[in-house]
Amino acid sequence: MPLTSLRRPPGKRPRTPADPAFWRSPVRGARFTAVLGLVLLVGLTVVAGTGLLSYAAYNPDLDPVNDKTPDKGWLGFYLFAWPTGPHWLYRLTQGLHVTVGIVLVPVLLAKLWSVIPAFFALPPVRSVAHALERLSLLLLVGGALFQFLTGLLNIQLDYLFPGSFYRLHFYGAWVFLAGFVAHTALKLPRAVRVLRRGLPSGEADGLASPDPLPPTLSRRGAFATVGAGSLLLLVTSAGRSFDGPLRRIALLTPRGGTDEGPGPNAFQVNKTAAAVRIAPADTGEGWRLTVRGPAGELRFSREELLAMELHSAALPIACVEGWSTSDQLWRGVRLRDLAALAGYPDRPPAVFVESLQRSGSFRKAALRDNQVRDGRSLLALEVNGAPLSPDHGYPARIIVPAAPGVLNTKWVETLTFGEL
Ligand SMILES: Nc1nc2c(c(=O)[nH]1)N[C@H]1C(S)=C(S)[C@@H](COP(=O)(O)O)O[C@H]1N2
Ligand SMILES: [Mo]
Repeated sequence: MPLTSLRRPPGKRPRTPADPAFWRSPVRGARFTAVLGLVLLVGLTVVAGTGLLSYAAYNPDLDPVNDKTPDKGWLGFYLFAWPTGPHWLYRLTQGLHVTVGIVLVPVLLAKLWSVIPAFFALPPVRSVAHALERLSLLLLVGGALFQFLTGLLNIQLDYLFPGSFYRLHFYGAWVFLAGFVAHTALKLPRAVRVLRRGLPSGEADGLASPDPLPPTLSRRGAFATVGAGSLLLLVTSAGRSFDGPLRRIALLTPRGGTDEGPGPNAFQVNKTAAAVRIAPADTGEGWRLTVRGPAGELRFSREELLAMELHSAALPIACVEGWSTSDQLWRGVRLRDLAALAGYPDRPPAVFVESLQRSGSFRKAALRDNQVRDGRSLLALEVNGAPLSPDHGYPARIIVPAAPGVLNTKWVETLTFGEL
C-alpha cells in the first residue's frame, strides 16, 4: 500500500502537486523566496554582466578567427575595443563570472525549490498577462539551468563541446537575460514590499503551505544551510585565481588543488606542447618567426630576436575557465617594435597571430591596434628570468595586458601586421 494512503484520512481525495496542500514544508513562503530572489538579482547581474564583457574581450568584431558566434547579428551591438588596463582586468571580470556563478548554485537551487508549488498551480494560464509571465519564467528557468550547466561543464571538463560551447553559452545568455529582465520587472516591486511590510493581509502567496508539517529546520536554519553551501563552494573554487594555500584548497576546480612547485615556469598550463602534438623538432634550431607587413616578409631566429631591444612586463594569464595566475615577469620584443620593422613605424595597426600548432582551437588570434600599441604587449621569449618552457610556448608566445588567455598565443610562428 502506498505510504500516502496510510496517512490520508478516509474520504479525502489524493493530493496532487497542483493542490497547494501537497507541498508541506514550513520553510516555503513569500519572504523566503523574496530574500533568495534579491540575492540572485544582485549575483546574476554580476554573472551576466561579466559574461557579456568576456565575449567583448575576445575581440570578436575584429576578425572571424576570434569569433565563435559569427551569426550573432545585432546581439553583438554592445561590443567595444577591450582596454589593456588595468592589466588584471580580465582576471577580475572572468574570475567574478565563474566564481560568483559557482557560488550561486545553492541559492539558485533553493530559489527553484521555494517556488515549486507555483510551477504546478492550476489553471496553468489565467489571463494574457499570466500567460506572458509564465513564458518569461520558462525563458528564465530554462535559460538559467542551461547557462549554469554549460558553464560548469565547460570549466570542469574543458573542451567537452569544442567550439560550440561559446555559441551555446552566448545564445543561452540572451534567452536567460530576456527572462531575467522580465521577471525582475514583474516581481521586484512585490519582493521589496514583502520584505518591508510582509504579505498584505488576506493575500495568499501561493508558496506557503496551507497544511505545513512541523518544522525540522527554521527559516533562518534554511538560509544558513544555503549560505554554508555557497561558502563551501567559494572556499573550494575561488583559490584558483590566487597563489599559495588558496590555490591548494581550490579542490573543486581545474588548475586548483595543486601546488605548481618552485621554478620560473611553474605556473598553470592550459594545454601542454605534447597535448597539441608540438615536437621538439618544430621549436628547435630550425624555428623562424615570420613577420609580415608593408615592409615585406621578414624572418628571425630566436637568437636574432634575443639580440633586439628586450622589454619586461609583469602580467598574469587569465583563462576563460576562471583560473588565473599571479603576475609573471615576461621578457621579449614589444609588438609595436615588430610592427615598426614590418613597416608601421608610427602608428601600429592590428596584428594577426598564427601558431605553429597545426590543429585544435586557439592556434590563431587577432589583436587590436590598442593592444599592439601598449608597450607591455610582448612577443615573450622568457618568463621569470628563464627561457619559456615548451608548455608555456617556447620559442615565443604573445602576452597582452588585460586580455583573455585565449589571445596569448603560444608557439608563435607568424605575425601579420595590418588593418584587419
Ligand atoms: N597555440 C596555442 N596557444 C594558446 C592556447 C592553445 O591551445 N594553443 N591556449 C590559450 C589559452 S585558452 C590560455 S588560457 C593560455 C594559457 O597559457 P599557459 O598554458 O602558458 O598558462 O594559452 C593560450 N594560448
Ligand atoms: Mo584559456
